[in-house]
Amino acid sequence: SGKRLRVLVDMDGVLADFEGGFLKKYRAKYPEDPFISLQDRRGFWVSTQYGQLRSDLCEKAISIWESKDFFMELEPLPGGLEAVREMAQMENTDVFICTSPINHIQHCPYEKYAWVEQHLGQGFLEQVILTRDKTVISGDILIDDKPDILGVDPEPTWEHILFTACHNKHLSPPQKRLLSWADDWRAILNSRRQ
Ligand code: DGP
Repeated sequence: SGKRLRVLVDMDGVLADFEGGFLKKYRAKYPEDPFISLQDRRGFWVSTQYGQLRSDLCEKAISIWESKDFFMELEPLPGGLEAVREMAQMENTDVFICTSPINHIQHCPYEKYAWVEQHLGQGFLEQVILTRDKTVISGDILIDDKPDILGVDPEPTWEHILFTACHNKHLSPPQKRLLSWADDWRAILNSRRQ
């Protein structure tokens, strides 16, 4: 009974393996340069940590995700597509993929839609929200690996569930965590139903 539950699911680091895809392509393009293993990643911004390693590596990192086919070729993270498909089939549940495209617009926005079409089907394109400010999107739950999700609305409607990723696993966040898609995401959804 009661109203419908709206779940917002982030894409990079939650459904698509941004960190793994980045590291693979960075090492292939810059085999002579140092890199940061996923185990040593700290902080959400990849380019910040590479810039701290050596200043020229900041723009080399950026060149990877600004390249054609970077977003399209990201591998799905384990269990993510299955979870989103299951959510979409649940009674009284609406699921949206809520993702921030990079500001280099040539490839990323198109490839994010193409990725959803390839992995979840054309019908799922109806569920895609591209926004640089997730606080203006209303929902009950936002599953996202970014620890600090800020924007113009200081009191977003959603509860942020922090999805564990290599860059956030050492933090003690204020949010509840989803450790992976093998964790009990169904219980988190049920806790927000009325
Ligand atoms: P989202 O996961 O929806 O919050 O989108 C954030 C995007 O930014 C995602 O595609 C990952 C990407 N990203 C990661 N590190 C950096 C960085 O250092 N600079 C930029 N511009 N984007 C980054």
